[in-house]
Parts: sequence; C-alpha cells; structure tokens
Amino acid sequence: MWEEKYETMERSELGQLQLERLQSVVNRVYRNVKFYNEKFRELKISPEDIKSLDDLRKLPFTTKEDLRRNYPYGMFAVPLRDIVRIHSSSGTTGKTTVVGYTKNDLELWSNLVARIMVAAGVTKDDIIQISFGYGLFTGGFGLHYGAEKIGATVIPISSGNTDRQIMIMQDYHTTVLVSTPSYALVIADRIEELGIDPQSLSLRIGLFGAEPWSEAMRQEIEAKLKIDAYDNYGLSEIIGPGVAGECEMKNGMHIAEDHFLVEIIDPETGEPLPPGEEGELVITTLTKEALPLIRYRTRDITRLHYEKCGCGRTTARMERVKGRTDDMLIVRGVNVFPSQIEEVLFNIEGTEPHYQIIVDREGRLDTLTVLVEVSPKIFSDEMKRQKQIIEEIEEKLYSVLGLKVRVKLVEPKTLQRFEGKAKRVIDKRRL
Ligand code: DLL
Repeated sequence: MWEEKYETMERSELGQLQLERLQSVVNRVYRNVKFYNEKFRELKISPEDIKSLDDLRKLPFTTKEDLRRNYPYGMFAVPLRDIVRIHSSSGTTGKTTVVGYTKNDLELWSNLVARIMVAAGVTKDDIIQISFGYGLFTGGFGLHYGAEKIGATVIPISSGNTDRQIMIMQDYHTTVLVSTPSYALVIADRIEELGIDPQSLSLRIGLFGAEPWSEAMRQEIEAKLKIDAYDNYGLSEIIGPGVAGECEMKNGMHIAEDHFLVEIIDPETGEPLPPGEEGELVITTLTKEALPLIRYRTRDITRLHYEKCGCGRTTARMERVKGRTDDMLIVRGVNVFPSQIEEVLFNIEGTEPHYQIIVDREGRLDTLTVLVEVSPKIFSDEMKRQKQIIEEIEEKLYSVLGLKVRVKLVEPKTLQRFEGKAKRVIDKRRL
C-alpha cells in the first residue's frame, strides 16, 4: 500500500480525523469564500455548529451551477498568487468549470493517484503509457504525477494516433496502459486488426476511468489485451483522478476517505440514504486548499460499501458508477442508463463492443433505437441469423429495461470511435 496508515485506519479513528478536518475546512471556507460565507449566513449556521460528522447534513450542497456562477475564480479559497496550476472540467454538460491547485494540493493529488496505482498492483518497475489527453483535462497530468511519485517510468504519449500508441507499446515495452476504457478497446481492436499477438506485448495492467463502463466491458478488454483491468474514479471539481480506485480484489473502488467525506443522497429530495443504497454521490473535500468544496453534488449514481475489504483496506468502496443523473434517459417514463444497455450488448455472442443509442420522438411517443456493430462473419451471414440476433437483443433489453427498444445491426467499423470519453447517446428530442 502507498499510505498504509491511512488506508487501513480503524474506522473510529478515521471518523475522528475526518471530523477535525471537516471543522477546519468549514472554518476556512466560511472565512475565505464569499459564496460559502453568504450561504452559511442565509442558513444561520456558523462553523461552531459542526460538532460531529452527523452535523454535515446541516451544511448546504454545492452544485456545478454554483461553480459556473462563480466562474472562473470566485470559489477559490486562496489568493491567485498561491495557485500553481489550473485545470478545467471537460465541459460535456455545459460551460467548463475552472479548478485550481496550490503546491500542497499538487502534492496531495500525486499521492492519491499513487495510492490507486499501487492498489492496482503497479510498482516502480512498471513502464506506464499514459494515453489520456494532457492539457486542461485532469486525466493526463493527474495520472502522470502519480506514476512518477511511485518511481515508475512514464511515457506521456497523450491520447490519439492509435498506430503510434501500439508501436510505442511494442518498442518501449509498456507494462501499464492508462486511458478511458473506450479508448483501450479501440487500441485492442487495432492490435487485433494488425495481426499482433497481445501475448507478444509486455502489457500486464490497465488503469481505466473517466467514464462509465460495465463489468462485461472489463472482461472484453481483459480478454483482448490479456491484462488485468482496474477501474478508477475522480472528477476535476474534487481533484481529478485519485478520488477512488480498485484494489486487486476488483470489488469496488476504495475512496480516499481521509481526504474526501462521502455521502449518498436521494437525488430528488437531497436526503442522505443509508449505507448500501443506490443514489447520488456527494463529496466534501477535507484537505484541499485552493478549491475546497462542501457537499459537492457529483451527479454520479453509485452505492457505498463499508465492510472491510479482502485487501486489508478499511476505506469505503464505491460500486462502479451506473451513470450520471444528467445522462439518465427518461424514455416513455422509464429511467434508462446507457450502462444498462451496454451490459446487455456485451453479453451477446456475435456483437462488437461498439454501439450508439438514439432517442427520438415519433408523434408523441419516444423511441429508443440502439445501433450495434456486429462481427464481419455475422454481417455477411444470412438474414435469418441477423434477425435472430436482433430478436435476442430486443428481448434481453426488454427484460432489463421494461421497454421496447428497436435494434439495428450495422457493419463492422462504422460507428464513431473515441480517444477520450465516449459519447454514445444522441438525444434528438432536444435538438
Ligand atoms: O474524468 C477525472 C478522471 C480522469 C477520472 C482520469 C479518472 C481517470 P472530469 O472530466 O471532471 O474528470 O469528469 C468527471 O467523469 O463525474 C463521472 O461522471 C465520470 N467518471 C470519472 N471516472 C469514472 C469512472 C475526470 N471510473 C466525471 N466510472 C465524473 C464512471 C466516471 N464514470
């Protein structure tokens, strides 16, 4: 473990540490961030009211909208001269938000990423190819500094140019691939297409994150690249990657709870839910200096588990993210997460792991169409076989979603590929 003392802390001791840190951060935002100062006054609360961790629920939520309203630097808790780095969120759901780091924040970030890397079995002997975009996105730089921290060899290749990725992987003997899961699949497909035997590569571990992916997709990537694939989670507003990551048990992502206080709430009512219930993840940063956030609503849907893990860590584990409250589709009143469709598709023989979901409206009725690539063999097969596959997918989707979905098979390699986060849903109702 990278920071065993904190990763295996007795939960009562951890609670004490969290409370001290919570009191300190609440004090800091009250004094240094106008937004929080006003909010606290409005709600008639003062930092002294936080006497236990349960008092957290007295504090207001922070939303992405709040960050947007205070764009670009309004939420910073330190003067700009103490900020040494700026990143921003990917802006997939609107105007980007700006995040800042002090020197200490960068040090913390590197250590948190080192934790998730070590948890996945990465060591200083590894050669790590970072195929996340570098730049304003936190993926590239975040994983980069964590990898250097543990003393591994870093190849900062960034995303894109798949053939070059593969050439470097072969020539430089890459042992760890870091990217989005969808880009890992693109690389895996290309390796197959080029007739390269994945066993001839030195790859052994994949660290994937930044977008939702299913268990079936993990198995697909592991089989194609002959590696162990681990999930890791984070978001720019909170720090970037390093918030949580899987250990070798692959049984949920360990959250760095000594730095992040987590809750699950009902996204409709905002009420905290008991452990194990599914809902929206809410995070309070306990130690960040530049941009401390109180009860930040991530919009990510997951569950938390608190039992001790087989690896010995005592920190809470979050389940793989099911989706975001804002990419949940409501089709004829039924809630649909793209990840549910993915799970079905990946378990069907003859389909490729590339798909697109199209929501439209015909008259007053919403329609859901799923385009799925099939293997070249199926595509050239007789109509009967294709019809069977369509029926099989439609039936399985109906049983999972309770919704009639139209399935169309498309030729291999016709759907768009992604080097960063995949965009699989086209909602024509809003266009
Ligand atoms: O995606 C940070 C990151 C980079 C995490 C590299 C992991 C690896 P943002 O661009 O701000 O930051 O996007 C954050 O991405 O709220 C989730 O909706 C989604 N997300 C991130 N990791 C996962 C994951 C980075 N492992 C948003 N599973 C988050 C599912 C994820 N969704």
